[in-house]
Amino acid sequence: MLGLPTSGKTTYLVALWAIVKNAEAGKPLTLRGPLPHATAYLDEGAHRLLAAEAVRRTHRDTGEDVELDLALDDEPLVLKPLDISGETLEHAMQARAMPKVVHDRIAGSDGVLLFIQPDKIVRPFTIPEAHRLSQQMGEPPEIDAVPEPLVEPDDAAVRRSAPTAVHIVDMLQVAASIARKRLPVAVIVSAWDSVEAADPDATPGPWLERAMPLVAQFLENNADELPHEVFGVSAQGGDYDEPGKAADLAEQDLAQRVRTVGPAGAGNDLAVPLRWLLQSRA
Ligand SMILES: Nc1nc2c(ncn2[C@@H]2O[C@H](COP(=O)(O)OP(=O)(O)OP(=O)(O)O)[C@@H](O)[C@H]2O)c(=O)[nH]1
Ligand SMILES: [Mg+2]
Repeated sequence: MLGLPTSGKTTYLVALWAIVKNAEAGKPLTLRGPLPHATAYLDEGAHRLLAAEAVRRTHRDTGEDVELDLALDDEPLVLKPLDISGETLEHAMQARAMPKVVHDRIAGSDGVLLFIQPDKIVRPFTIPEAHRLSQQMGEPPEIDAVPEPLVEPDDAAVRRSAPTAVHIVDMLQVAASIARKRLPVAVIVSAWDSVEAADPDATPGPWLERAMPLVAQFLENNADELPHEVFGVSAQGGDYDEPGKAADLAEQDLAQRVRTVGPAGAGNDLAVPLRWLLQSRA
């Protein structure tokens, strides 16, 4: 599981766990083998999710290592997600050094779940937007005749202020270089409820192309190495900060609350991205 801080990784994993744990036989995703390690972590998150409270941020540097022995459509599926904190990943990208546990997990994995939070995107300014902003701030128009002195960029500051898409592409490039093999990427646009609230007809692939053209183009251009599909997932079922929403969601069955939108349409099966990853394995 890759993603920047607060991109929805833990909420998705915990929702999957809460649904699987209570799934009756005959459901597409069920628990097959022994209970996983880190059950306390998953259970605590599930408890909050069922009560419609946000899960806690992941603090452990090396992430929470989970192993779920599942059956997906009656086929065995051992899911070994490393729920790493987005902050650890961000620092690793800045330092150009991955913690070994993350490096090894990517090297041995059959695919990646890449999380993008639509509400947390830092977008680049276009040149006309930058001009408009500077005019609104009362700055005089630029005079091109005077050559600007050149200043060495402060790398750390540039990285911090870079648009979200730049960080995501960086992360994908590092993952591809670690994997050294074809690595399918299921892009999960989390909090899909907030996208649909703004545009009920939104679909995940076109949303990514519009909101993050750099990421969409990068994935398109690297389709051999990084085949991808885009999914919209609402693991909470809505925004807890909306008045009355949390109480309303807490009343509902979690398996009905969640929503997944993919190329084959919409439903409430959180396993849709996992099914795609399985089918896309080399
Ligand atoms: N509206 C809405 N918000 C969501 C959804 N899923 C997650 N969020 C919110 O997104 C924020 C981050 O969610 P987390 O699951 O903690 O994100 P994370 O990627 O694990 O974050 P780190 O542990 O910091 O790396 C929280 O405030 C959640 O309430 C969703 O389906 N809908
Ligand atoms: Mg987390």
